[in-house]
Amino acid sequence: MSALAELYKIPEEYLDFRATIRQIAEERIAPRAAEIDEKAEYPHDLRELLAEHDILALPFESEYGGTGTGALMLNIAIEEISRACASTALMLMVQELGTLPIRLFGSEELKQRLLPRCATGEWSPAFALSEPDAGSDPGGMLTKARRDGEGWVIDGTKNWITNLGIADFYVVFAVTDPEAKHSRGITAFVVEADRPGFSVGKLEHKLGIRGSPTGQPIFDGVRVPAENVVGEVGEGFKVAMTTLDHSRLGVAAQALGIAQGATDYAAAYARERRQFGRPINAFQGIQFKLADMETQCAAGRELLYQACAKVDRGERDIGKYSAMAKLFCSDVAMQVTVEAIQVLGGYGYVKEYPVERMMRDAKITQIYEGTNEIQRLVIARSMA
Ligand code: COS
Repeated sequence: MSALAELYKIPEEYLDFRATIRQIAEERIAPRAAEIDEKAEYPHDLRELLAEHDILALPFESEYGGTGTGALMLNIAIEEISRACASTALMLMVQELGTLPIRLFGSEELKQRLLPRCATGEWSPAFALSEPDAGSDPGGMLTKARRDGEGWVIDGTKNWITNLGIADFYVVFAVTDPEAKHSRGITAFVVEADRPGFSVGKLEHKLGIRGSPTGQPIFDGVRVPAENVVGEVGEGFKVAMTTLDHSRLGVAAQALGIAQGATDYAAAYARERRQFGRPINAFQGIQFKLADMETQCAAGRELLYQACAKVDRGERDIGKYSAMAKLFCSDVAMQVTVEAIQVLGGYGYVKEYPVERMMRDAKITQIYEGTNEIQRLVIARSMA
């Protein structure tokens, strides 16, 4: 086989891994998805399931108790779990998002203290960057941290934070030097959920991903020691941006999984559903929809895997590719889930069938970890 043909072949171990995760997702996760959505309940049982199978260890290097298997395997898992239940996949995604600042920039002491307990699934993190008035422009944040003896005191309110009330610790971004010319004078801190002054504020009622709590963590004079600073003081904006460059791959994988789940469901439905004396997949109007849905998923997967391979090769400049994968896959997820509802007709519009949930879950992938307009900005800047 030519080197190029070899390059474009997914190795057997990845295919086997995909099959294993798919089996767990179909047998154990999919049957719970409708109930999780209906009750808006955090699925503690499925978190235990993911932990038991070492799935929550996928984001981590082996020296910190992780599988050490890299970005592609992690994102295949996110994709397969999202195909069954996007809320459950978010538990794995946030395990990565909330620990990436520590993995990429944290001290050895912070890594040893926090990562192994996240790899086992005992602890779960949160990433607290956005605020009520600072979403696409996190540099405009109001949360502040001031030095207090050897440590720091943090004051502010964050917004849209995944895992609110569940997380054992929050990676919080705060302005430490309001006069700074560069990098916005922001610093990243680890704040454990049991520190005095921390509280759980408003929780949101959401369109989708209802099994994952989202809301406002409040930091009211929270004291943290100097050891809880992640990376260098004043370098927090770069910590956040580099983290998002990596974690956006997870959003792409989640979106792709939702899209593939909707495509597979619509294709199976169209084989069974009969109208005018024939299965509806005998009609070209349906065939063309299914063909476009499948093609969009396949194209998204190529882009995502290409981006994951760059991370696994150790390439540093991955921001453009992760933005492209997130942008493309999330737009595909939205288009494909709307079409899946159309294939099912009236049945697509009711809660007895999963595609309306998939459409509601898909929408956030165009918004969180940077709106798709921000992704276009990141891509365009890389071309300038
Ligand atoms: N990696 C490392 N450093 C980066 C970076 C990246 N991807 N992007 C920017 N930086 C650095 C810059 O080099 C610059 O450093 P200096 O000041 O030392 O020169 C600094 O960060 C500020 O960069 P810039 O001026 O480009 O920042 P902007 O405020 O213009 O923001 C965007 C750039 C729009 C890309 C950024 O604000 C963004 O990603 N917004 C979306 C945020 C988001 O995804 N929110 C969701 C939160 S999680 S649900």
